[in-house]
Amino acid sequence: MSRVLKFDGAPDEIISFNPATGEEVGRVPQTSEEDVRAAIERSRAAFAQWKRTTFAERCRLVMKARDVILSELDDIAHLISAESGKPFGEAIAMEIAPVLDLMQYFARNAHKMLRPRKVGIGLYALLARSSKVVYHPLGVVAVIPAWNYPFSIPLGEAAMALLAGNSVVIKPSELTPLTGLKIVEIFERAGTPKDLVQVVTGDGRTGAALVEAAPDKIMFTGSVATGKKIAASAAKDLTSVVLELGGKDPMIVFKDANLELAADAAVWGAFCNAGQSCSSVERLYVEETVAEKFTSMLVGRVKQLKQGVGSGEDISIGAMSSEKQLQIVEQHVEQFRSEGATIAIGGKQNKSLSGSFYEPTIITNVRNDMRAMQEETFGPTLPIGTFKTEHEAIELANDSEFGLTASVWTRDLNKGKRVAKQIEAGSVTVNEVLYTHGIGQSPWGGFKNSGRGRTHGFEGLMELVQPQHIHVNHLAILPNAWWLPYTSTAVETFRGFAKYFASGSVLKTSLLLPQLFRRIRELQKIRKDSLRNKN
Ligand code: TXE
Repeated sequence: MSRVLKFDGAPDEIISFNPATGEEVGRVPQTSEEDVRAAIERSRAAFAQWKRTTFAERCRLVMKARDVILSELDDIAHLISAESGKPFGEAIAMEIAPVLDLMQYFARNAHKMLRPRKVGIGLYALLARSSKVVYHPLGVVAVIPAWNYPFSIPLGEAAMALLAGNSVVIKPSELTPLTGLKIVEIFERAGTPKDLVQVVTGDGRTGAALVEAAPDKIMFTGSVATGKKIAASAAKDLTSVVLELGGKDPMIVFKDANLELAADAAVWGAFCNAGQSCSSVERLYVEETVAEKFTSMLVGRVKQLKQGVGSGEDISIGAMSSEKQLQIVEQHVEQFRSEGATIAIGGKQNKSLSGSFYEPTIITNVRNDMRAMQEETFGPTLPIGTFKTEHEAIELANDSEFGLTASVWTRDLNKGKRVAKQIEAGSVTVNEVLYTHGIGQSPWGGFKNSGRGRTHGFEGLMELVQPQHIHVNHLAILPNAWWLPYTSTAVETFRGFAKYFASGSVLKTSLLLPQLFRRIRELQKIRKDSLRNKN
C-alpha cells in the first residue's frame, strides 16, 4: 500500500500514514484560518511575558526539553521513522542527536552571542560619542518545515527562537504532523508557559493562513515554488522570511582523493534518508581517469544496502516519504534513460516491498544539460558525470540554479580549499559530505535559489532578533557643526568633512579643527542673536 494524504471525507482532518507500510499513524485537524489567527494572538500574549525572562530561565527550559527527549529517545525515533519512512537508526543519528547538540550549544552560548556589543565608531569617538548594539527578540516566530527532517529542523529553530526571547508557532508538514505535535508536547512537559510554543496542523492552506496572520518572522523549509509564494505573501506585511529551499548538491572527486572513503561518503551522502535531504549528493563529478574504478566501487557498496521498513535496526534505506516523491524520482530516472544515460544499478521502484520504496540508483553517462541534472530529485539517485580539469569540475558544479552545499574530495587540502571557495554554495565541505546541517554551531543556508537568510550558528541567531543601536553623546554641551542653519561657513566645514574627517585619519582630521571651531562659534552666535532679538 502506498501513502496517500487523505481527508477521510471530512475536509477538516488529516490522516498521517506510514509510507513504508500504509498503516495509519494518527489523525490531526486541518486548522482553520480563524484558529490560526487566534493562535498568533495567543502567541503574542505569551511573547509579552517571555521576552522579560532571563537567559537563565530560557536556558533551563531548553535543557529540560532535552531531558524529556532523552527520556523518550526510542519512542520519538520510532514516531519519526513511522511518519517519514526513514530508518529508526537514522532518526536518532540525523535528527535527534544533532538537535540535542544544537539545544545544549545555544542554551549555553546564546546569552554570550546576544550580549550588548560595543561598536567601534572611528573618529566619532573623538567627539565623545559611543555606540553599542543591544538585541531584542522579534515576537512571534512561525516555523513552517517540510517532512524530510520533521523533528530536528522545527525543533532546532524553535529552541533558538525561544532562547532569543520569542514565542513560536509551528505548522508541521501535513505528511508528518504527529512529529510536530510531539515537539510541542516535549516543551509542555518541560514546563513551557502556556501558548509559548504552539502547533497548528494542516496542509499548505494552514501554512498560507499562518503567513497571512503576519507573524514577526517566518522560518520556512520546502520547495522553491512554495518559498516564493510565502515571500510574496509575507511582503504584504513586510514580514521577514528565512527560506531553506533545497539543492542540487554536487560532489567532486579528484583522482588523488582517498577513493575508498569518497565512495563510502558518496553512498551515504546520496542515499541516507532515501536521498531526501536538502544537502543530499544529487550530482557526482569524478575525474575521468578514475571514473570507471570509482563507479564500480559505488555499485559494489550499493549492493550491500538493505532496504525495508524503517523500524528494523539493520535497514539502511527506508521508504520515500510520499507516493508523490516516489513519482518525481521515477520521472527523473525516466528522463535520464530517455536522454541517453545508463542505469548502473537500481532504476526502479522496489516492488518486493509494499510501501513507497525506490531502489538506490546509480546513473552514468550523464551530462549537465539533462533535465534531471538541473531539477532537484530528492530521492535515492546518484548520477555520475566526469571532468578532466579542476576548472571544468568547478564549472560543472556551479552550473545550477541551486547552491546549498557541495563536497570536494582530494588529498591535497590546498586544492580542496581553493576549489571550495570557487563553488557557489552556502556550505562547502572538503573530504566530508552532507552532515554540516548537524553542526548547529555553523550557519546553514544557500546561495542562489537554495534560499535566503540563515538558520543555525551566530548568523541564524541574528535572524531571530532585532538589533538596536544605542548611541550616546557623553559631552552634550556644543552644537554639532552639521546642524541648521546652513551658511557658507557651514558648507566650507562640510567640504572639510568630506576631505579630512571621512578619510578616517586622525592626522588629516586635525587639519579641520580650526574650521570646525569657526562653524561651532558661528552656530553659538546665531543662537545668542536669536535669543537677544526675542528679548
Ligand atoms: O514542499 P512544499 P513539498 C523540495 C523537494 C520536493 C519539493 C516539494 O524537491 O520534491 O520540494 O515538496 C507548507 N504557504 N523540498 O510539496 O510544498 C507545507 O504544508 C505556506 C526541499 O512537500 O514546499 C509544508 O509544511 N506554507 C525541501 C511546507 O510548506 C505552505 C524539503 C513544505 O511544503 C504553502 C522538502 C503555502 N502556500 C521539499 N504551501 C528542503 N529545503 O530540504 C505548502 N506549504
